[in-house]
Amino acid sequence: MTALDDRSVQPTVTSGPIMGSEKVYLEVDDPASGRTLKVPQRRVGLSNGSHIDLYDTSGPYTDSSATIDVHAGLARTREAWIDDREPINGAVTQLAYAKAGVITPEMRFIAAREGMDPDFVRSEVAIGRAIIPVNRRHPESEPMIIGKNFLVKINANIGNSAVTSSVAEEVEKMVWASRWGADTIMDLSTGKRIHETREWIIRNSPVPVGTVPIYQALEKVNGDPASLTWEIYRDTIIEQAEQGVDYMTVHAGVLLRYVPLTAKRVTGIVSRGGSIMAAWCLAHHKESFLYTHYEELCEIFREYDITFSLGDGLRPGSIADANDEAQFAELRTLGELTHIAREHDVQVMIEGPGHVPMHKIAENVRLEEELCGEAPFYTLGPLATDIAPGYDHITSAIGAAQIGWCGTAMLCYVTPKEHLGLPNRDDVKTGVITYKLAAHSADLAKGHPRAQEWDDALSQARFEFRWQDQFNLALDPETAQAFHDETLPAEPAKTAHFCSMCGPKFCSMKISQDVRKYAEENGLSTVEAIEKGMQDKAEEFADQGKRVYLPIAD
Ligand code: IRN
Ligand code: FE2
Repeated sequence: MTALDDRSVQPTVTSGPIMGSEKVYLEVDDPASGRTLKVPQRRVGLSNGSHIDLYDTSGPYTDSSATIDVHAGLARTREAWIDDREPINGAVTQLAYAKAGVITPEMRFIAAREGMDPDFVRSEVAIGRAIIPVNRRHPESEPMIIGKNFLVKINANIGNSAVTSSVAEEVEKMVWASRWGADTIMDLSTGKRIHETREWIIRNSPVPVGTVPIYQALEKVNGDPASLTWEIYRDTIIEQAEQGVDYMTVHAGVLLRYVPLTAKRVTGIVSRGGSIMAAWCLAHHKESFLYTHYEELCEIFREYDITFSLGDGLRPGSIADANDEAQFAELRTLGELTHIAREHDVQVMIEGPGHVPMHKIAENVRLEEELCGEAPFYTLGPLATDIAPGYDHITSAIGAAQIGWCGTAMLCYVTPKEHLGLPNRDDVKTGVITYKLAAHSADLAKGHPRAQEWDDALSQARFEFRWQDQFNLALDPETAQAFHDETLPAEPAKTAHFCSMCGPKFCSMKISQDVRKYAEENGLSTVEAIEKGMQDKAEEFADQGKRVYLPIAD
């Protein structure tokens, strides 16, 4: 019996298309395998007859023709691709294939998804500037890429804790997060039934799944870090690898000699994994087993094609501690470990902070690229200020947009509950939407070829008062429509040339349209029309006695 046969677990997952859009598939030929790949897109149909296709992370859940059976799990589409191929230099990783010049179906799928050339995808993976997190045991996932030359990605953390949440709730959080745009999810469960929760999530997840295995290892020794051993950790890794975890956070850069560097910090060590490893090193007065057994870890990761997410166990947990010696000492070690993993044909990304004021953000990216051979950077925010508990999705999105613009490849979301409690389903959505807008803002600034199409389509709809199109094109269509309908719920308001913010007389969009119309009718260019209109108004102003405030007319 597998975990999914357990009928006492009955997740209710959200399915059906997102408001105003439908699922379509691009058909892409993969010459190497002779297969046709079906690349999902979210198509937003517009009232003027056109449409726009958007990057889609939601999997079959938003496909109205798909049948969802959470007890069976998603279709294992990639299984045949994996079975088809022979190892290359004894390895089966995307990195090994990329280095050998092979374009895998995963790379071709990604190229179509991102609007890029397949060989460019391959070459970015080959030099380690991008990664494709795909455990061979997670064939249900849709291939995606993390790298600075691609769309900026976002990760949503889910998972229960010892005090709250059930398996069913976590499965729905995964579906819900990917519905709103999470590119990957991490299951950070630390409570009961860690193994079962993860099995349920992976079998039903269309996006890559990450974990922090030290959390489960710690549960196995009843929460006493000093009792951890390399063997317990290794067995935990293998257990999770077999289940299909695509990337794992490994805090292998927390070295014994770095721990004292945190003594004078305002907030010490805030990383959970980092503090566990620091406690172990101090208890035994030995170097971390993650560091001393690192090559064995590489061998295990290589077998499954698991990606390292090298943890920032010494990240700053406050503005005061940003960019300090402890943080950058660890980063140097992560750089060393990056190069070792690559020699084993294992993919790597690097985790980053945390809490960083805006003027110290760029330095983080510059140093990471220099020390870690441009391995994709994956940061937690960072929060640009510490003063707003309850709003840390916003304090951190400010930092996230900037660090994304500087070249960070994936942004780990922060929810309004950060520092306060376990996020619920609503917090997950707020976190995802907030991070999508940070990531997309970075895409625009970086000039990703497809990014601006979306903004232009929305702006056009806004200018032409196509309200329904404006809602449907929004990151969160339901909220956009609900806000509009709060004050103008009637159907005619969906075509009206104003909303309740400015009312009919003060709408700048309407006035500017009137100017254009006036120009057309009078055979003038818009500039001339404005000048003429201004002149008329000036005369009117003079006629009325040059008074700014006029008496109320009867
Ligand atoms: C991302 C960047 N830096 C940290 N993260 C995420 O924080 C990481 O991916 C994982 O989800 C979580 C690990 O937290 P600790 O154990 O470092 O606190
Ligand atoms: Fe924090």
